Amino acid sequence: MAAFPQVSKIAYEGPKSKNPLAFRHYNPDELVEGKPMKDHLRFSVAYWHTMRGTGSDPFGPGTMLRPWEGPQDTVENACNRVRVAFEFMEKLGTPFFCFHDRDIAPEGKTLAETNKNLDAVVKVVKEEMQRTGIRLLWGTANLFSNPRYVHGAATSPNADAFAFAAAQVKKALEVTKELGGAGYVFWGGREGYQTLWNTDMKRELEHLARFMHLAVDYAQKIGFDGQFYIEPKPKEPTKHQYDFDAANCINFLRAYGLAAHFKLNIETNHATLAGHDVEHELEYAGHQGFLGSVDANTGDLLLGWDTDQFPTNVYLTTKIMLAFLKYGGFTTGGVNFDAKVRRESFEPADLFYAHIGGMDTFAMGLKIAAAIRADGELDRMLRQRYASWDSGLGAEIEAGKHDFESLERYMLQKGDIEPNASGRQELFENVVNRFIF
Ligand code: XLS
Ligand code: NI
Ligand code: NI
Repeated sequence: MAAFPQVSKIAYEGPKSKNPLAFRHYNPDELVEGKPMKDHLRFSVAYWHTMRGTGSDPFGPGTMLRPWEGPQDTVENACNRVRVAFEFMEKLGTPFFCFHDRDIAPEGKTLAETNKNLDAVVKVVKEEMQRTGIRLLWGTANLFSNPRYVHGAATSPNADAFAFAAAQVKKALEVTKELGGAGYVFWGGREGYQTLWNTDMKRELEHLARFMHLAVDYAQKIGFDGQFYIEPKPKEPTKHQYDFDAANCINFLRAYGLAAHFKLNIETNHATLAGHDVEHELEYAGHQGFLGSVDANTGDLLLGWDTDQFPTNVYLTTKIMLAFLKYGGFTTGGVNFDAKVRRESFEPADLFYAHIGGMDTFAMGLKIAAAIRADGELDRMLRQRYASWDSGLGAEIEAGKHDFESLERYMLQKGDIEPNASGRQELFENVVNRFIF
């Protein structure tokens, strides 16, 4: 029985459409910069929010109406939910999904039983993937919900927690490989701390690095060739998460010899929590060669929490797509909606509205970003600002032809610098607005 009998496949109807169950901008096969939109965007549904989000908050229980859910989360219920998920994604037209091991299958009493449950559900996932052609963008393991991870997983002071996490990631890698996943994500979960009084930071970071090396080794051993990612987040649940932001993660990867094996999965709301704009994170990862994938959502500046709202701001998606177009687009990554409908949006139809809105906003961002690039004015203005580096002294410095002594000689002779030019921030912003309105 269909879970969404009222909804048929969401179609592109163009910008004038008022049909709430249609795309106004996302037209999968439309070419942008010579490539179909669907390949630029590589949309993915996050199983944990869309299929497992209950709408609970610290002040009250879940509110979501999910008629397909049984009274208990048995393996049978989990398998049935997989079919619902694929019906949803098929109708929506997202080519990818992402999941944690614990999203898709219930935990058993022992690790062995849990793995058995997972295998049973993965079998159905695989069938549904084959039936629909929907692929796995990345897999991951939930190393933060179970109370055994109260002090962290790889960074726990309890070596057994490290071992359990290792066993869990081993299995998650096997499953991700089995499903042909294009990647595997590590989000830090509870890898961080609340107070340094009870924390040996150096040791914890060394353990985290050891854990990542073990994962890389095992992936090689089983022939999993998907891309590994770290997903930076500065806080929540711990006060100091170790994977703070892009720059911090890149330093960690380089310091511990992991740089060749990882890229970053950048999430808008995490950038906000780190006190950055997401474009800062993307640009930093991009020029350092670590740009991998995106967890698409947005926070609320009035709430200090990872609220994971669906992105509806065209400026935001324009900036994200400008960054990806600049660095050559997604290869293994994609736009994964790590976003949840509000507690008040409890009907199944809201899942469609939310994703349609997010997909359309990204499609608009892509088209606007491509138009900005085709026009070239913004880029010309940016290059003009650095013109002093294109010839003469600037070019000589960049070419390594100067030292402090030669620069002193130059300035002593010249007396003072060429007058500075205006930064023209407002004009830059006006130029961007030409493409948005
Ligand atoms: C939490 C993270 C999480 C990861 C996957 O804030 O965004 O959802 O994306 O573990
Ligand atoms: Ni995320
Ligand atoms: Ni998040």
